[in-house]
Amino acid sequence: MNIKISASFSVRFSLTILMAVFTLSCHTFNNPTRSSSTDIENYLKSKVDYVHSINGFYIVGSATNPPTRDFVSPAGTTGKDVFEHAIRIFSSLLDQNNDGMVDDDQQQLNTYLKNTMMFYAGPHAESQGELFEDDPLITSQGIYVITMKTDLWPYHAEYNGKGFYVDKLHSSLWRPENNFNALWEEVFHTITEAISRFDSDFAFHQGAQLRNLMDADIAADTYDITEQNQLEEGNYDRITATNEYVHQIWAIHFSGQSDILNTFQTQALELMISKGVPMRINPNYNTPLGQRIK
Ligand SMILES: [Ca+2]
Repeated sequence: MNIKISASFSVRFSLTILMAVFTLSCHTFNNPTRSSSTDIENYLKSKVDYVHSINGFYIVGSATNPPTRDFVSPAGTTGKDVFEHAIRIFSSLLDQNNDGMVDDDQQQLNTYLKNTMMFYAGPHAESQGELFEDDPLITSQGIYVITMKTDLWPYHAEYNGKGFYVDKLHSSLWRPENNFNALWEEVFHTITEAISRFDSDFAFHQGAQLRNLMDADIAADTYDITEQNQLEEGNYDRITATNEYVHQIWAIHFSGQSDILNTFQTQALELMISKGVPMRINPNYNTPLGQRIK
């Protein structure tokens, strides 16, 4: 059975989720002069409500609670809930064997997260003065902030990455149904964005092995990005699309349905696994790595 979601939800969800990685990969690095970690930490403490560090990789959050309107967050969800959940998901991805320490083969990932990425969970609306991802002091450090926009995107704490049905992956707009938690996706995008910075095969630009697979999938007419590109008025580029493609394939594999992937998608999955991309999130992970700063 192919479970259909309502048209209104579909459109709203598409319009909101498609912005998820709209700015992914758009950063250029201009050999910034790095401030000391103490400076950055003090700045973050002055700027946001919650700060956590996993070996210098900062996860920050807003105490502003997400709205409880349909399809965003259930009533009672707090900004702190989302922030703390983000820490647990990052920790689980870096600690695939659940021993409370970053895995040896994820140390490089942790280093690149520290040096190139930051994660923010909070409202995105500029009117609330909470727009954080374009903060000039942060971006001038060569840090790319990926945001879980809690005022726009669905957050369902109980989502466990399983229990949905998919018959084929044919569109960049596809997402798991049934109370999806966009926090999983944004955290995973942060991970793959960091990996793309140290692995030229697992990269999103034209000619990279991973990108070639998505391009071939599109050329074969078995995967579509035109619908999303129209929704974004021509601004949906293939670099962003590649990172979304990777997440979709990861999510389908995680749900136990990788047999529905086509030949290109299966090769992308095999590449992902061979590159050591963390393939599991433990929904019950409860030993957060790193230190709470604020
Ligand atoms: Ca470990």
